[in-house]
Amino acid sequence: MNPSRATASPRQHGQPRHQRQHRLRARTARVGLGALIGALTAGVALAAGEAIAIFTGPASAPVFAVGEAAVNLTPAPLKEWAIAHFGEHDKQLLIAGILVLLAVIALLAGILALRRYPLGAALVGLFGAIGVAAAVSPPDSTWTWALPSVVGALVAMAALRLLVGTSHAAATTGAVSAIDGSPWELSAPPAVEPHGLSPETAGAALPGPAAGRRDFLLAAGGVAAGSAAVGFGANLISDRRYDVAAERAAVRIPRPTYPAPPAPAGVHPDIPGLSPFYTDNDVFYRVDTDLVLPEIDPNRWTLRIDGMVEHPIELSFADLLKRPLHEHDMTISCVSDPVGGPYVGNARWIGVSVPDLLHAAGLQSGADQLIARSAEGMTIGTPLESVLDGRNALLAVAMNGQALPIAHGFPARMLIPGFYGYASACKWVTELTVTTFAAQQAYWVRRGYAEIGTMKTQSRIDVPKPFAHLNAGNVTVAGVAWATDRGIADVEVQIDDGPWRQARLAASDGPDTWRQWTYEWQATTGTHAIQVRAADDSGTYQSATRAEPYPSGASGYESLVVIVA
Ligand SMILES: Nc1nc2c(c(=O)[nH]1)N[C@H]1C(S)=C(S)[C@@H](COP(=O)(O)O)O[C@H]1N2
Ligand SMILES: [Mo]
Repeated sequence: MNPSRATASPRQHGQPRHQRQHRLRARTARVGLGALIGALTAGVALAAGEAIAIFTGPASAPVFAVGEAAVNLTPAPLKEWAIAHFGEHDKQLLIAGILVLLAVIALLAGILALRRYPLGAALVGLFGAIGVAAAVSPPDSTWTWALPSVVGALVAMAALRLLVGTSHAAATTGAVSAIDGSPWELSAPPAVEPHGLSPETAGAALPGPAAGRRDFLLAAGGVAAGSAAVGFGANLISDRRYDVAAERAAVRIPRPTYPAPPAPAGVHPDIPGLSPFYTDNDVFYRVDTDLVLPEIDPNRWTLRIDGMVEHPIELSFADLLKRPLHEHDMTISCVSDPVGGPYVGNARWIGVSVPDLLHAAGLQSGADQLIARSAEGMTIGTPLESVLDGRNALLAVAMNGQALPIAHGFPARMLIPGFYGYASACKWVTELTVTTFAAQQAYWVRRGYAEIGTMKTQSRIDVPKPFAHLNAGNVTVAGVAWATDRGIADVEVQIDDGPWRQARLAASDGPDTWRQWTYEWQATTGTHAIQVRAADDSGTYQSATRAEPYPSGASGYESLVVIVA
């Protein structure tokens, strides 16, 4: 239908057309003004929150607090979906989502506040309450974590009042209708006293609505500039104050008492595209629930060993480094790693033997679980029997020749071969509790993951890539296979529906690291599927049955298609 005909229809209230258009423009402008006020208010809230978080810690800042709470409330299948689709960017996505939600609510608050200030303020208060609830929910939080959200909301309410007030003042300062469709035009009567210049003085200085508008623009500009400056500055200060890069750089890891021999010469066949044997720290996969990385000063860090022990002990970082240090190569992988996925890496670690530590505290009988707890309250449980059975269970302090990177658990993390990371590899660990599975459920177990997170035997094809275009003739297929603690005894490759053929295994660096493999394939023209499977040291092949990562790790063979010409 022709819109101008529609507006011209005599059935529509009988108003003259120009008047209706005029009202529409005014309403649009008002919504725009409300949205602007709302956006500015949200900026104030965030900036004030950041400023208070200088004192209470970055994890208490409203957006991060809400984000962390969202992470903890996310059901496991949704988390797996996010990891599968967004990988390690799932966190940025979450933060972006929260900011968008905040923006929408802020715009609404601004628009409401323009009609009735208390409504808008109530919405701001509600958002502050959500921030408070989120901030005080983590196990390591204190009541002070509520402050950034409380102060953020209060300052935002004040800013909202100022902005709404000056905008109403602008509306009442003279014959506003001089400006056609101006947002001031249809404003409700002022809900609060006009700030700054009274209409009279304003009118004297600058006749008409200009003075009121100038007041509003001054207020809006001031609020915007102020929150940008405070937010930016607070961020800088927080980054400095909570950064332990210098403390980390100062850490000297002593030479290990039990150094590992260099990895055997043949662990890594030199095939372009095959993963390096050791994964560099800066490309090592990272999986954790933290939106703000724990920044732990090793000079203040302590490790408590408690629970079902004869005498609980507490160690400083210096105490820890005085104990015998073991160097050991170990692969870790994540339960969320899909078949063929990236959440697996191999490193050379240095650490203290976990059984040594537990024996120092004296084990009581009857315990069957070791729970490691991190600075931010993560809990990760492992069967005690496995920890004590002679495998290299380490409290690690170094990774590939450096102090642990902050993202990988500085100053200390657990590593226990044979288990997925969620069930063995607690980062930023501050407490080891000897307990039972009956008495205490770890974080991921409460979310439905298997109580005992035994790592499944897995294999991955690194080259060729899926849908690679290859030339007929000799093609090297290569990849990695792992089953830590058990070790890899065999890898086989299948082309299309052909027989399974043995791949060539690279040298072994022990049962706890991945094993690289190659297979020489005489490729013929056409489209072909390549599959791989591995067997652990018991000769058991990985399961062919496809399973999703949740709740006990993915299974199935990696299979990819290539085009040979
Ligand atoms: N404190 C803490 N430790 C943690 C996690 C976590 O979320 N918080 N995630 C675990 C999981 S699920 C895995 S797979 C490994 C990953 O270790 P990485 O990030 O060093 O690769 O850390 C484990 N340790
Ligand atoms: Mo994981």
